[in-house]
Amino acid sequence: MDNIKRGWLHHHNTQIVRREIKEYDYFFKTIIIGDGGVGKTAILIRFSRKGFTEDDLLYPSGVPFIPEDVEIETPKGDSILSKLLIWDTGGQENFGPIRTTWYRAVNGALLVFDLTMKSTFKNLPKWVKKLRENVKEPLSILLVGNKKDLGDLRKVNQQEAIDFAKIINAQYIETSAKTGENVVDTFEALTMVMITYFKPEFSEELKTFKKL
Ligand SMILES: Nc1nc2c(ncn2[C@@H]2O[C@H](COP(=O)(O)OP(=O)(O)O)[C@@H](O)[C@H]2O)c(=O)[nH]1
Ligand SMILES: [Mg+2]
Repeated sequence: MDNIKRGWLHHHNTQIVRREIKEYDYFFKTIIIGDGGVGKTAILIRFSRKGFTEDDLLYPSGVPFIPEDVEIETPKGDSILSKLLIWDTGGQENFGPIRTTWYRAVNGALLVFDLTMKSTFKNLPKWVKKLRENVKEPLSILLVGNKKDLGDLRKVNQQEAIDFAKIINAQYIETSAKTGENVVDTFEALTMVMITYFKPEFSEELKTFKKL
């Protein structure tokens, strides 16, 4: 008993805790918005479980908040660890007022449309308006054209999407939740943009980041 000194125990425990709990550089609240059916839930499920079946999509509001770690390796070799709490806004696909205060503190949004359905692209300004009216924090937006795998059915060309992204000061990326193409990149890109807001010196690195 004598040799178990309080100080030592305390110190020892602290060290164990430090080793087990990840230390995050950033915590970001993020949302996925866009018309119903564009693939918001599919993108999120693909990202969090690295795959999805049609059955998963039947319960889009089952787990509305998904926590995910995103680790960014900078070109200089540094590693930045962020925790994203991602809200799948399924079932709230209208442009009316928002009843939750959660929106206010959102840092980043994936604004998703369906490359094969023009109306989902035409509705984007309404989504942007809804975001800007409700989000109180500085907001990073990544524009996402989903269902890239359905190449033949494409109704929105890349240039018009890029042009719209410029207008809303967002980066643009095309994804397929079905094949997984660019899904991880989408979350990494949004994280990069959010980090850049807090760390302006990061913008040079952002320019060199993969497909952006
Ligand atoms: N071909 C294809 N289908 C997709 C893709 N993403 C989603 N879907 C399908 O589109 C439908 C709507 O997807 P869902 O994630 O529920 O859309 P949400 O309403 O925006 O959440 C589902 O039948 C999905 O399987 C994709 O990238 N490619
Ligand atoms: Mg959904």
